[in-house]
Amino acid sequence: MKPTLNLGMISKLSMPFLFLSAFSLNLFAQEKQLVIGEQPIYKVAKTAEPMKVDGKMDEAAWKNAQVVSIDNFFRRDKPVDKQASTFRMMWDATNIYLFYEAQDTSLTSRETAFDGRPYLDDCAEFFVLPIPDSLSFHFGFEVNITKARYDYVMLYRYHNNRSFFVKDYNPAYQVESTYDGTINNLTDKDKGWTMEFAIPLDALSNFSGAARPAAGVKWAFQAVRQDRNLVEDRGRSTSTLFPVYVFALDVHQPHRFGIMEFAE
Ligand SMILES: [Ca+2]
Ligand SMILES: [Ca+2]
Ligand SMILES: [Ca+2]
Repeated sequence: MKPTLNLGMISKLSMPFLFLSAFSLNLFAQEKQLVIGEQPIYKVAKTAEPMKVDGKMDEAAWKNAQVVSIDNFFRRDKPVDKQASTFRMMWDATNIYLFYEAQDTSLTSRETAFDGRPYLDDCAEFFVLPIPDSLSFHFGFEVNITKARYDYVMLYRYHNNRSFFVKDYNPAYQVESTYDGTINNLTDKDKGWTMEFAIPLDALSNFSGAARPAAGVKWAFQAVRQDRNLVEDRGRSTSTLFPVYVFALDVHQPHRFGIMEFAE
């Protein structure tokens, strides 16, 4: 919830008090823990169908997946960068499956190195913590549309308010993308891209206290879309599934994650 001041109260309050109130409300927004019931719950449908990770929604099972928009824009340099994208997720006994679908008039992807910086390109990101709470840690997966992967364990504000990414976390997972257009070519207008993931549950729930997926089990997560539209990396836009509010703290704030609930 965004901090708001009751306008009826303002005339009765001194300016220093107002300043302090705004300051403490801002701190409240930064430090507040994830609260179950505050964020919408994403219900993760179970698939009985074998999933082919090819960036295409040919599986009938995808029709059962809840469709949500990644439409909380974190940074937007100009209106043209507010491009639509959707997110879907399913699970079975071995994997969770993700599907990103993005409209994009300017496909941009330059990073080719493993564990490099795909987040500076058109990129899908998934942050997950296999408990329904906000710890200062999460698993992260970031893949650009030409499939350069960056995967890590993120330690949020680990030391001196600095976050740390443990890049040596290299789980085996499948990801495929498709795109309609030309990459890194500013002379034409592109249509968009898709990305499909299968992430093994063993890569996520193998730590003490994690709950294996079953009907009713809840985990915390965030889905992010990076949209880069100029090859020299000026204009850019980031959108999140769950609102971040305090933009200066970046998209990794664990207490701004939402909840997924596994359904049978
Ligand atoms: Ca597929
Ligand atoms: Ca890695
Ligand atoms: Ca783009």
